[in-house]
Amino acid sequence: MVIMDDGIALQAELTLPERREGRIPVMVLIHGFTGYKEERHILAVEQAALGEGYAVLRADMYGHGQSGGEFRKHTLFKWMTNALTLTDYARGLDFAGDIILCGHSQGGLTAMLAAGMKHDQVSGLIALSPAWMIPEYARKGILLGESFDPEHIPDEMNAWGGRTLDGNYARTAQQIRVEEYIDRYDGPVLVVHGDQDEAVPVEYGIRAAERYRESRLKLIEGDDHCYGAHLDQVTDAVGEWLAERRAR
Ligand code: FER
Repeated sequence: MVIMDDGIALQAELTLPERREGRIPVMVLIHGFTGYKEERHILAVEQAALGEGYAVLRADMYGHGQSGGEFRKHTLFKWMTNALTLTDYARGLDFAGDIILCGHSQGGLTAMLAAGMKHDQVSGLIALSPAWMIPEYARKGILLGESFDPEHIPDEMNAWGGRTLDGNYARTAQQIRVEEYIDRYDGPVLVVHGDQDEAVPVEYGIRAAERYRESRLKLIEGDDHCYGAHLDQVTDAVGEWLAERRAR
């Protein structure tokens, strides 16, 4: 399915649980930087949500997967508006009950930002290894393992896998004060983070869980950024948390 966002075609998949009666909760599921909606950990989290009776809307974000836009032109601002559009699409489904936002890494950051903006429309937030150091790092001038002058950002930066990223990515990221978005959202939060994460320091997961008013932190011992070791522990934590939300 295609969801249009201001002229950009976002490729999305809506999957429904086997059994459904009346309104059901809908999870919006967002991949990370250079990721896409069929990644192993994204599909695993989708299965966990379906198993608890949630519908899942997962999408390729701007400049990623099969969606429109160029990778090098993507920014957190564009992902933020994508997330608002996806959330509104989910809210508009005739069977939609509660809306839950879930994202991994840069998608986890995006879900955190969207939850802050839509705190009155979102009933739950799952931040998987949330990359909320990105704005801080952009202000310090260290992104993607390379340093730059944060007051004179280069027009182009090297991203992973021979990709390039427009300097406006860093310029816009510098403007985002994640704490303000965290503080605007007072609903329930699950943070999941591998303690051997090589891309996003586990301290960010810990700090996010500390700052949110109603949160649970699930640290995955010995696991990396994409849960190569213990994906089952991630899906167990997500499924359990979602089941508790439904039971309320
Ligand atoms: C970075 C480290 C991690 C960065 C982005 C990420 C743009 C995002 C990782 C992900 O979404 O998986 O320095 O800079």
